[in-house]
Amino acid sequence: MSAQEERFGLFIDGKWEEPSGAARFSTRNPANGESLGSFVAATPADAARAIGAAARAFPGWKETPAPKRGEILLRVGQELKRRKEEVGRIVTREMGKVISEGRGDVQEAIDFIEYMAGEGRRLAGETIPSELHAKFCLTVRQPKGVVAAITPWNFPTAIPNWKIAAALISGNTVVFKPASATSRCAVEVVRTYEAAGLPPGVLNLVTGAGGVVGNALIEDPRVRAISFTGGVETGREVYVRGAKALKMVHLELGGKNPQIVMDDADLDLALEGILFGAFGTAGQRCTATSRLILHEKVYDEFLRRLNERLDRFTIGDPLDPAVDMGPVASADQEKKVLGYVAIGQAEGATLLRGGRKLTGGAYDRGYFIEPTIFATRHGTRISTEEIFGPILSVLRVGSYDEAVRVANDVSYGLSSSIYTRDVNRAFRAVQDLEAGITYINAPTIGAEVQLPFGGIKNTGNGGREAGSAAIEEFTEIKTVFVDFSGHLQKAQIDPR
Ligand code: UN1
Repeated sequence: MSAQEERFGLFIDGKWEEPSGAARFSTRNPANGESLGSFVAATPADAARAIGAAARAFPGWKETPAPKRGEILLRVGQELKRRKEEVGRIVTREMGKVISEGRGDVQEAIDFIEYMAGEGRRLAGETIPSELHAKFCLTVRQPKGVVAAITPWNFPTAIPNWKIAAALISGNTVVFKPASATSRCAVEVVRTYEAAGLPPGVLNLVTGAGGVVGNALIEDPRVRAISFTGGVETGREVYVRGAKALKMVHLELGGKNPQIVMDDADLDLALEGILFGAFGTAGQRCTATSRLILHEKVYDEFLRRLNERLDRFTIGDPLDPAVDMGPVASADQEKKVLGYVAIGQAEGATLLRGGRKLTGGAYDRGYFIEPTIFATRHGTRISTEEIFGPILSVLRVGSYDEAVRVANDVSYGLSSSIYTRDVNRAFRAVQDLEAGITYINAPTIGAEVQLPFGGIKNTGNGGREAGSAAIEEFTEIKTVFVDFSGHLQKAQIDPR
């Protein structure tokens, strides 16, 4: 830890604190190694204190009328708007996505917070007729209690807010455990809630290793629900541990998202789509396009144009607005991505371009990898396993049916896309593609916060985030029967 490095603590019960003698870790800019700060490697005891604070704050927060909770969220949104440029730059420096996307990450957080603030005046239940006289039946939504938000590094302000804002508007209190690599972004997220006047204990931050803090959160009986976004292996572990304690576990995991380009597609449009979908965020989105499924009639022409565009693609300092793609997020990511280049070559895929780590000059200080394209047959590891980096597999197909078969034949099902001018085929694809999200004539990335987000198969366990689905994630339904007949009525038993 260098002398000038900024130090950050845990946020528990409305106070920033530094447990004495705590172990610490730093986060670094993946483009140049600069430090973004030093953070506390929390212990299970720290996690327990955060849970205790959240549990104590819960009754008061639950009693706070939802529209009042919404007013606080609106202030959080205003605060984040005011700080958008500053926080966007921190996102870019800590995670490596280009600055337009750093700002976009923060904008997605703002959009969702504002949307959830409005939800404070809805939180709707249902009214349903009774089979008996003078009896009223309805449902109301109630918070679950203390919830744990365990979040990834790739959307370090948006995804935490998807969870935190939805949990808070529903009346829960939260312990937030961010990916270690983006702890500084997590601090900035929490600061916006602090500045908006959120009562102490309602939102708590514990930084540190998943294996220590995450597990402590999952196993503590006071935590009633866990919302996790991350890799499939960790997700499975979270699910199993949570299941043992019969907790609600919400999982958002990986993807192997296809973009299909049919022979009647607008090729220029499809080209813009694949560039954004495959190489935006250096391919490090759950929704990134990692498979390009090309109809044989446009295969050569499309790849020629794609190559031409990538010749002009710039890779470099993500803070430079002229740069198209920044580094991958960490040394681990770099190792994983380069490992998949080697796997692709070993399994006989044709490396059409890229595949190397960029070196020389400023590149030597960061984790820069060329945009990489493999031509491969369906079924190879590179075309079926999630890579989470700038590697695109191209698959050649002869028909719509084959395209759908290939698209669906993977273990994930998050996002999907088809480019075609045939309206009938487009609607068929909506029915046929096995994914939680389908885009017509648009790339696999770019979900909007007011719509449900999530996937099928190994992408999750059936839940959805964002949109009104977010409220379902964080509330229990209470069914209420009000009998105003003045005498005992017996459902199913009284004569009809
Ligand atoms: C993710 O990669 O986990 O649709 C989330 C998108 C973004 C969200 C991605 N709005 O790409």
